[in-house]
Amino acid sequence: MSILLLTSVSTEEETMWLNQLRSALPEEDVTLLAELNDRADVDIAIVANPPQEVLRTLPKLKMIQSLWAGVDALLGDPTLPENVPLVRLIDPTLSASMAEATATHVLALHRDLPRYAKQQQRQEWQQHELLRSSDRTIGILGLGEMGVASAQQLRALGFNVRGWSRSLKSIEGIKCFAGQERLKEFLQGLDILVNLLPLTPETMGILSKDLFFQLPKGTGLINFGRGGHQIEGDVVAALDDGQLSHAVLDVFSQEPLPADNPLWRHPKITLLPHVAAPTNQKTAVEIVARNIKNYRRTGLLPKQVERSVGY
Ligand code: NDP
Ligand code: OXD
Repeated sequence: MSILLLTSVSTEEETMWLNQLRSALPEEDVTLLAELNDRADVDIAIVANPPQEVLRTLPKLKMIQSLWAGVDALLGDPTLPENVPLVRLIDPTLSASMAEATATHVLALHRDLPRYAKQQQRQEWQQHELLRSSDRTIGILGLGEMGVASAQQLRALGFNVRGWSRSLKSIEGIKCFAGQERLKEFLQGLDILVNLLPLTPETMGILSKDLFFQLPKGTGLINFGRGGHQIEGDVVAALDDGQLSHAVLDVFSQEPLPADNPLWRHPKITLLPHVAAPTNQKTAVEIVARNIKNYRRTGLLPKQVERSVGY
């Protein structure tokens, strides 16, 4: 059987993936669509934003392995075959990278860096009160691979940390909340809100004016989840009237963000080009190769995406 690598990344990047996968799986036939003789030979597809229509033409497909952690785009593809198990990338290196990004930007807001940057432009020497990290409460939406690593990192920096998830968790040092009915309580008293949810029908548009008005005035927002979580107009309105003090946005409904999008120029937005936690090719290949070798040896598939809930 063959393994098909199916992506819409640049040819150069795809070739790097192909070469690394081939050397990590020397006993396998890892191939690109253009080199494939018979689609019935493929039983595993390794995908990164794959073109639509192809996966459903592979009659013997047994597993789709994503090279990304978030599978919202894949699940949004109406041509995705229904009954083929879908496995997303779960990589401790990715979680550590996300925890680092979360800590970086929480510390930047905690230390008032956007405000001092503006003062520098005006050559204005003015000191503001410095709070202790233990005087701040940070809330994390989503307590999965990314959320837990980030929560623990923030805790280690001395912040009070809360987390919100669908099912209730118990994590040392983190105050956990679960479900829609505890969301309001979770949001009350936060200084900074970090979004690390997957994009699903339930979480789409969660970063809206309704949610912002449940936060204390002047809360900082960090969105590292997906662009579909934020209602852009509501974010801008909340920044303009001071309900939000500053927003760090890494993800957008349309990526790359078009040059004429006003978010680029908003003085209270730090804008990043989807770089919070990029897939690390080396560790991702190791994990994917391990998943495939294990599947070949035991017939067991890795943990699968629950399609009915969307993550
Ligand atoms: P996980 O699936 O491990 O965790 C998802 C978390 O969200 C879980 O705690 C889950 O709750 C919670 N959740 C899901 N739906 C709801 C809901 N309706 N209400 C409350 N909580 C909910 O995902 P990861 O942590 O691995 O990744 C999260 C997202 O981060 C990805 O889907 C992707 O969009 C984004 N990401 C962004 C990157 C970037 O560079 N910007 C890089 C990598 C990922 P429960 O635990 O109860 O199931
Ligand atoms: C991912 C991402 O989902 O890079 O892996 O956003």
